[in-house]
Amino acid sequence: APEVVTFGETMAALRANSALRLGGSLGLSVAGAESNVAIGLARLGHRVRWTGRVGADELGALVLRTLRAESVDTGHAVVDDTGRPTGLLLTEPRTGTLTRVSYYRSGSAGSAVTPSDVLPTLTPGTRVLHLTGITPALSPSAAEAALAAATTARDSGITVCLDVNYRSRLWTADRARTALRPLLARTDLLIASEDELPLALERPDASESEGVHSLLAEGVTEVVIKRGARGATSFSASGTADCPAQQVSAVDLVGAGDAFVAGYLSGLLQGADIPARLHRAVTTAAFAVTTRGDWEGLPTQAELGLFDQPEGTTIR
Ligand code: KDG
Repeated sequence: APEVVTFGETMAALRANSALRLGGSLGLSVAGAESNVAIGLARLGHRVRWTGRVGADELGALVLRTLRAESVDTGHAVVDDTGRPTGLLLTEPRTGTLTRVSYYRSGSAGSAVTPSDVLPTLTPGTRVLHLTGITPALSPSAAEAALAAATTARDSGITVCLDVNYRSRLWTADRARTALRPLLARTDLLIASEDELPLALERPDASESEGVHSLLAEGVTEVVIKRGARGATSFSASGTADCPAQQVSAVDLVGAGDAFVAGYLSGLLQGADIPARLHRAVTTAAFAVTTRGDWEGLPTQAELGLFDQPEGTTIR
């Protein structure tokens, strides 16, 4: 049985090497915040299930084949037989590490996920349910699925992890806040970047410290704030813990947050204390930002120590 269950929309990803309008060749892979986390956890040796809907098309087959190849359990994934396609995203590098994403996902199979697709996936033995704030942005049924799963998990003693993952191309900040607040009432571990925290708060103008403490008072057990190249901070009843980021040269920031979550949850599942979880999270995030693609560069357990090697090391 899986230790971690997650669901969301995983799409085909087409990656350009230069501005899309110039044409040229594209690389084909898959992307989705929740499946990125699932792959990260599987690489670290955890049993993890991803579910969601894909189209009855070649790109849906690519999504499922890729996840299976990464040892992610896709046994509950649904192939939509009503003609909805697998969603698509295109990424183009613009300047330095700034990447522009275009989505082709409205009306996709992934957006049609329902509560009855996901509730049966929370089988006995599940320790963590991981959700992101992308899913409730996709459709009313996807929002219901996220809320129903969080409610069931919370009632069954499964730790609910929510990554805010705000996508301004999908909805407004106001709509996001309205949808996220009921999810937060069922969340144990909240993960947000500094700029996303206001979306989780009843009073968005509160300071970080006020905001975090109001969440802890509302019943969230732990709030982890990601600060990019400045590391991350955990706030919980046991206090505050800061962890610096690994000092690396980033080439592609997309997927860093998901890698961070995978590292953090891996530490949690292995019983590590909060400083050790944060250290693993900043390390998996460093793998993501120093390699291209959302998940391709994520480490195995044996590779976690590679950043301790001196710069320029060749392993042979
Ligand atoms: O976190 C990376 C994701 O943004 C990417 O994999 C695509 O899920 C995705 C999304 O909705 O943006």
